[in-house]
Amino acid sequence: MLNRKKNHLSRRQFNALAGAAGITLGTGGLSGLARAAGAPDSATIIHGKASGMIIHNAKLAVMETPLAELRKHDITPKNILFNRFHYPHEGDASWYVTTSAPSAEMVKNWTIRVDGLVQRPRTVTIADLQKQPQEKRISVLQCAGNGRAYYAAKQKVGGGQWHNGGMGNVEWEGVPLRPFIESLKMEIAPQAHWLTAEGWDQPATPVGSDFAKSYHIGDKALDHAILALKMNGEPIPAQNGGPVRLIIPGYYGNMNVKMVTELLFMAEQSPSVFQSVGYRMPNFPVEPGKFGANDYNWYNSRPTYGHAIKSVIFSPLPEDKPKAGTVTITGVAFNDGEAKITDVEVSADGGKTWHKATIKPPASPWAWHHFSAKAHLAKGKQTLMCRATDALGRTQPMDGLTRWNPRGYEWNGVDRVVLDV
Ligand SMILES: Nc1nc2c(c(=O)[nH]1)N[C@H]1C(S)=C(S)[C@@H](COP(=O)(O)O)O[C@H]1N2
Ligand SMILES: [Mo]
Repeated sequence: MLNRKKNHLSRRQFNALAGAAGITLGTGGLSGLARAAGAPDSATIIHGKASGMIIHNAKLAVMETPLAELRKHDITPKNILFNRFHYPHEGDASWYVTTSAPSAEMVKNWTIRVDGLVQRPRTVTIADLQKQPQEKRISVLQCAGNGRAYYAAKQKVGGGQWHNGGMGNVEWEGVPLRPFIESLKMEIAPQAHWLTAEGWDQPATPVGSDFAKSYHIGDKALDHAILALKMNGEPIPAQNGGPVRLIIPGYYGNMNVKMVTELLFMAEQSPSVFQSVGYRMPNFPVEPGKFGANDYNWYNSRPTYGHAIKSVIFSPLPEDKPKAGTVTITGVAFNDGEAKITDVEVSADGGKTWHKATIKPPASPWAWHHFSAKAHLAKGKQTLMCRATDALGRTQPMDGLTRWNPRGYEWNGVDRVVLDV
């Protein structure tokens, strides 16, 4: 591993500065959600979060948005956006959950080391980034583990049991990555095939891996990448990666490194477990027990890059208690933004009959696409379904379990909502 020097300030100093910004916990709660007495609530785990989020891991501040809330907004507000971290947010690392925005001092002192196989390594500040032309990207942010809970129908997979709420539709704004790197005139060596981004957060033990992700220099998705300074028109909340986050629109959450402190040009991919073993999909179908969560290597698997095409029903949900008759089924669809989503079909009778939905023109290729279709809903137990297809012919498997994998990533089976009509 490279011996890295973190930002000029120590973690302790950072924390003191973050604390100086003032801490007040708790905002309005989410409707319709009861939580077990004594169980930690989202509003006390992350500053500024609505109460009533679905908690997957209180210690790591991992939480999911209830669909009944997610569906109320086109752009997901920060107070209900899901969150995912990998290290406990105790002590020095608590600033990113106890403040909604990094303090002015932190922003002033934040540096990104741009280094590796380059002639002239550089240190970039937030002020440097602010001077550059800024561009917006509306993109779905989705954890690669979103939908993991559904794999349990074959065999339960370890990790947060996400249903469909580990995602949001977010407006990012920042500096286009490629032109910015070029402007630094660092003279990148020809053997530098990979760009690695690392976040500020660090494992509790020195043997653990930093949160680092690598991208092939030739990856076309990097053409759209930005070093984001704003989320939904405001400085990025600390818990969503402020003051600066690498956004690769259309890529799974883990590829969007929060709190970026390093951009390294390397001959190889980062040896971080988050690149080499975690967040990977096997290159072949696997059966439970035949291929384990630690059996991944560079050759038998690939990183979770672009979103597998997916659609999710937002309405009606069981709590809407729809009546028999004509029903309007709505929801969202998205993919990696590489091809137009041409079709969304819905069914209100468990897949016997399908109806073509109307797709509202999306705000960007990576944004979620709202769809809507009318169908007849009969009395009794009914299963609603939706399935999206894009111009490359990519579609969602009727049986999502065919993509079962030991770490439970990339669920994109046809979505099903079971109703008692
Ligand atoms: N620095 C850093 N970046 C990170 C992570 C992390 O733990 N540390 N988690 C990743 C994962 S797995 C996901 S799903 C998203 C979650 O983003 P959010 O917390 O803003 O919703 O951040 C990604 N970027
Ligand atoms: Mo994730």
